[in-house]
Amino acid sequence: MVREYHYVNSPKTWAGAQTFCREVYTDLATVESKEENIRLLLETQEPGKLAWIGLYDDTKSWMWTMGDGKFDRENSFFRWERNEPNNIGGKQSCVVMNWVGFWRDEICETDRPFVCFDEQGPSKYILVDTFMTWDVARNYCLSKYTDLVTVRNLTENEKIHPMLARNVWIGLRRNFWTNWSDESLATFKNWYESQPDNSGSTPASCAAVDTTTGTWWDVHCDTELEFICEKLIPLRRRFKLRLQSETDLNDPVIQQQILEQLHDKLETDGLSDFKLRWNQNEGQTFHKEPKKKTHG
Ligand SMILES: [Ca+2]
Ligand SMILES: [Ca+2]
Repeated sequence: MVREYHYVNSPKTWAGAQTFCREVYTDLATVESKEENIRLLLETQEPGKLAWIGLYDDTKSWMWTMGDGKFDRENSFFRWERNEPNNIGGKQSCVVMNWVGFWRDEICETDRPFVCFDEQGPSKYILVDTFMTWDVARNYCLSKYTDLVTVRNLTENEKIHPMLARNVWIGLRRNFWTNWSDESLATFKNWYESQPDNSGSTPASCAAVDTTTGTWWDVHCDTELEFICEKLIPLRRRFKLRLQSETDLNDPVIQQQILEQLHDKLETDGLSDFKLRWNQNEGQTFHKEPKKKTHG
């Protein structure tokens, strides 16, 4: 598929822009490489503006480290402090529990004590009073016990917080900026150096491109901005095939058989999601080649 970008100069919220793009084109624009970012910039009509692209920060993407990786968001238990999680500065993606049992998101690089869960032990909850970053704390729990603690309900929450004298890491965290509107994988990023900063500490952040520089900024999703849609167009390629055969290759049955064999071969070679068809020239698909002279 090839991405064709279309600039729309009537400002909408990010969600409004997404609806518009899905109705008129394919989706809000995804940008997966430097080359695509350059092509995107060519479509913008005026410098000095911010225009929505399809990248957004899924602020509800919390995951427990323990378990099968599946996370039931609707029925999951949370015990957030008032006005949390707020992702201050756009850098808070790990969770602490305070001594009365409420949670908040914090920068993962802060050193804190933590609580491990021990499946085998007589006591399931182990308070480790050594200060570590979230990642180091998690590795510690993995090596000595089962994992950082998972808190599945209020009963478990009430068992853990009386052990605490200060804020501790628990096994809850999320990844930033992992989603494109069209569900492409978010690997390429082109943030302006200070971004994303979640200025204003809004829970919902979406990405916009600076139409002068092509760098990206995080902006509150309810802001009304111009935007860029994408249209996905199937890639078309033409190949010439040279076949040696005694049979009449212009027999439609034979042609169909060749096409099916080609399809199977390409699929075995790892190609997926493609269609093959014959092209005609002067009313015929195959043309006899004149005999070539052999040189000695
Ligand atoms: Ca916070
Ligand atoms: Ca920002």
